[in-house]
Amino acid sequence: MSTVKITPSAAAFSTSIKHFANIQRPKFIAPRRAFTIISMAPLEICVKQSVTTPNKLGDCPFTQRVLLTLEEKNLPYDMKYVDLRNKPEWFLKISPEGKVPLIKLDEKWVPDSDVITQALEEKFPQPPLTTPPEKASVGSKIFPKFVAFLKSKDPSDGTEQELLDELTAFNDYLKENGPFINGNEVSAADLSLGPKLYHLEIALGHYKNWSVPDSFPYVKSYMKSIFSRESFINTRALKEDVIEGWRPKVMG
Ligand SMILES: N[C@@H](CCC(=O)N[C@@H](CS)C(=O)NCC(=O)O)C(=O)O
Repeated sequence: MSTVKITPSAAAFSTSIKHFANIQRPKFIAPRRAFTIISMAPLEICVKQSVTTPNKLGDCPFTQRVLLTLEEKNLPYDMKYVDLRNKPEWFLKISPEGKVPLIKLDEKWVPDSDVITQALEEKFPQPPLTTPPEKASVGSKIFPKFVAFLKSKDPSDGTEQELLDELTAFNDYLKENGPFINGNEVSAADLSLGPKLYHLEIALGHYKNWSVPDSFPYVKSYMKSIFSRESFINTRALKEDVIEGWRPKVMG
């Protein structure tokens, strides 16, 4: 089993201080909290292993969503790479469904990124990442529309237009409410959507020579800003893995 331990970096530490400073909490809280976090045992998380490069993280957007949550909350974690094409016995024992992400919380293995991110929010509420319920599904139709367009072999079947319609709605939303889904601060909905937009950009660029049109400036700067966060850079899949990951769906 191949594992890699991640501890919050000095940069993550200073980001947390900045965050506390922004919301004008008394300054002494930040060092106290940072000390607590850094001293905890890393959380164990099973992640998809790269299919192109040994000992690298693979291309699962649900796994990246959970890793982003851990990073944004400055929680240390220990990744266990799982080869999903040849699932090892130890993994199938703890994951009857055979899916990643899977995280150990209070001595129990917990599957599903929805359940995991909710549990992390309850157990580690600082910094808060909850998206208000009325905004939680903003942008959520983009992913299924992207997949339909990517798989489509008929340029006139309307799947591109359906994706463009969702991007129009999201661009309008960000113009009024952005720069993030919940306004000025990143929240759980962004951490779910960001990895999916990353897949969209790479897969549509590669397989359809398609990119998000310039007529969506708010979506474009949203993507740029999410993709350049330290948490995102630390947890993103390799471009080659994203391309390989979608190949069977495109060819199928
Ligand atoms: N609803 C799950 C979906 C997780 C999922 O579909 N994971 C994929 C990898 S991205 C997986 O493990 N598939 C099992 C397989 O490929 O055998 C979540 O949000 O965590």
